Amino acid sequence: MAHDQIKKPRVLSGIQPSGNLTIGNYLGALKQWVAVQQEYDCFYCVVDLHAITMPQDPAELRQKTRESAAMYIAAGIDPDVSTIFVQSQIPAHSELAWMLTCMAPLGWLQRMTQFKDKSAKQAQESIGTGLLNYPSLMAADILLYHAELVPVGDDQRQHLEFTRDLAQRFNHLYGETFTLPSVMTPKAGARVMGLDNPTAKMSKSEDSDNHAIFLLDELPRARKKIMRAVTDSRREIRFSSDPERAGINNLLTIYQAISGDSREAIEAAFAGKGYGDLKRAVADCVLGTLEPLQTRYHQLMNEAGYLDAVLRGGREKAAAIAEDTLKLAQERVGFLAAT
Ligand code: ATP
Ligand code: LTN
Repeated sequence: MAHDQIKKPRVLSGIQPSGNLTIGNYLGALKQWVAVQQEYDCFYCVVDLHAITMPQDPAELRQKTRESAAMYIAAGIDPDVSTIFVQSQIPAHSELAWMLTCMAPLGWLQRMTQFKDKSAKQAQESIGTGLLNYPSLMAADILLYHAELVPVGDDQRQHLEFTRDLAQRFNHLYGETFTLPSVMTPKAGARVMGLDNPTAKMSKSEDSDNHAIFLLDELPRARKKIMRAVTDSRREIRFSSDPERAGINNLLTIYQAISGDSREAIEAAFAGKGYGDLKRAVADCVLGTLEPLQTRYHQLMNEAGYLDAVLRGGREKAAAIAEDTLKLAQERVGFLAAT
């Protein structure tokens, strides 16, 4: 077999279009997506079905869906190499999610940290059950493509374990159907914390002013947020797991994720320097990442029809694979095929 005919193992991942993408989404997810795209057959989706597990404005959701897809490309995903698509445009995701929902134990779902965190912020009566079923839909996304590797941030590890357990359960009940996926998280940047509150994960749907660096933040604004980041009253610039030092640790981690330098080299470089020096250095490297990304983003958003063509092509390619897997799962479960 010629080299380029050897099948590459598959990767699948997604981000919710539930707001503007942050530097957390970039360092935890997008940067890894770009890194694996030559070696794997990659599928990257905009998970709008997941976004509606929390309330969304319809016009805004549509807009954020396009913007997220454009951001994947601006961050370095090459649509000629990887497949970019919108989750809701492929009904197989919802259909397999239903089958998986029916075999997902309630106890497993109730144990998910993301569910516990997000439901704790709402009145019991107003929590949509989609928030509880969220991991079954995520499992469907992954299993439909027989993905072997799923690059995500640290907060998604538990959902990946759930996906493996559910796939095993299905395979046990109905015979070998799904591939068990492995999680992939980055060495640095798997959990970027809020700049205003370094004990909470940086999140795109948190609406306090200095919480997140958005990938489309104007550069002076991004710099200002970093200069205002919460730190502590000590002076030492060291990596630390002490919650009191979470602010400095977060800045150092962002610096490590972008520079690629070792922890030792970074600590040595900042020995004897002040927090202001560290913040300036972090701001410089963050801005160095944002600037080219923003230029590409604006270019491709201005290119009429380009993004739609990418999403159309992505949908076709993804749908063919997803439909085959769905059909197999339906047969295994015992659904009567339409004639
Ligand atoms: P929301 O606030 O709407 O729940 P989010 O910002 O947490 O969203 P998701 O869409 O849930 O983002 O996550 C997309 C990807 O980005 C996932 O792989 C997730 O692990 C990663 N990610 C999100 N936030 C961070 C973060 N602070 N640090 C590292 N990775 C992150
Ligand atoms: N739950 C993920 C988003 C997501 C995802 C996926 C990630 C939905 N489906 C499939 C990897 C693979 C999150 O980041 N909140």
